[in-house]
Amino acid sequence: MTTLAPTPDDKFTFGLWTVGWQGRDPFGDATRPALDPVESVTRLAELGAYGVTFHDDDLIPFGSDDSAREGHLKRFRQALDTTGLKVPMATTNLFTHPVFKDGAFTANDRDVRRFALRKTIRNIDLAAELGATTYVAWGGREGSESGAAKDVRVALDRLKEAFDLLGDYVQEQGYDLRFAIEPKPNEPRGDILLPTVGHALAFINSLEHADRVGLNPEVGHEQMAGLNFPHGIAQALWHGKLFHIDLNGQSGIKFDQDLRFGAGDLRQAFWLVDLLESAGYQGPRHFDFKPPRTEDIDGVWASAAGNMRNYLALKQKAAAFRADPAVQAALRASRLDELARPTLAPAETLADLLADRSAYEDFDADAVAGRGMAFEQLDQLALDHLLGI
Ligand code: XLS
Ligand code: MN
Ligand code: MN
Repeated sequence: MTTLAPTPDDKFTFGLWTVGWQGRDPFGDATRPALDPVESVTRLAELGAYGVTFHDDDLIPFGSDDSAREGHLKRFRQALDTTGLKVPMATTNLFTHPVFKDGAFTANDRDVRRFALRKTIRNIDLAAELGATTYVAWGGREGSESGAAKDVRVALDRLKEAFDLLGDYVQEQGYDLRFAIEPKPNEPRGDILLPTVGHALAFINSLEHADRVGLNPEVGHEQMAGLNFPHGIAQALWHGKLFHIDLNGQSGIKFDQDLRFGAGDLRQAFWLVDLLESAGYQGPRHFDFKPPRTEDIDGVWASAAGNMRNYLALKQKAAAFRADPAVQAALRASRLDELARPTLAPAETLADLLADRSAYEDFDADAVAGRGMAFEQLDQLALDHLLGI
């Protein structure tokens, strides 16, 4: 077995808010002290990560004056220089401060919307300066708990207005920066706008700068809605919209668990890695997880390392699965090669199809229905590889 030790070439990145999570949840106080971003950068570099990402407030506490802001940034820049860690992505915290209790870009209160745009633009400038090429937008508070409280059609007008303005700004500044919308069905709002990959893909089509806007899907968020994450990612890739990805683990339809990657639904994790690697996804492998609040600081770094180890292990398993001659034969038995063939032959027309008696009049549906698909044999081979049998 080759090494499972990550290197920067693996493009593993972590949010400062992930390892920095203090374990505060709706029922309990923090279980760990605050983590200095400089320590996070140093430790993540030692573990073999490629980069770090941040919300504005992860780096510069909300309300900091200009000189405090400069102090935080100076120390962070120094840590990046020393370690060589990159900042491929940044995002805005539009959810923690009580001012965002009814949302940011879609808050009913117009003053809040104007403040949210200014806060975002300020951090976009910093993101561009640090070399980020992706700007994530997770609308955690854009939603409602009750029916009449939010006119969803009008709120979507405001959301479009925000993305159109932010796109104008990035274009005017000449930044090499694209937006990645992160869908989530609920939590913290009862219902969040753009709840799934599919909703967000449709919304992007209506934007003025649609080319500049794609997705940052998160494993657990789709699974909270009972959806198949690899299927959602495959469709995002098909649309050319997989700009970024949040990797983590989730066990079914419940609260947002943010387990380390590989925990939770291991089979979906396997198919996800198989997909990302075989599709040639070039972006960062970004972990948005939370080391459980049971862990002390050693447990935090063990949990962080586990994400990368599990990704690399699954990458090896997926490559071995694809290279196995028995799997290739099973794929043919399941007619995957046939799925790749267009339904009409080259140069065949719709008129030809309508004239083809074998396609309909003489088609023996019962005989064709009797052909087995051999999917179970194929899936057992996958499980054998995953289990190392
Ligand atoms: C929360 C989201 C959040 C985004 C960034 O559920 O995952 O962490 O990734 O704001
Ligand atoms: Mn999550
Ligand atoms: Mn996320």
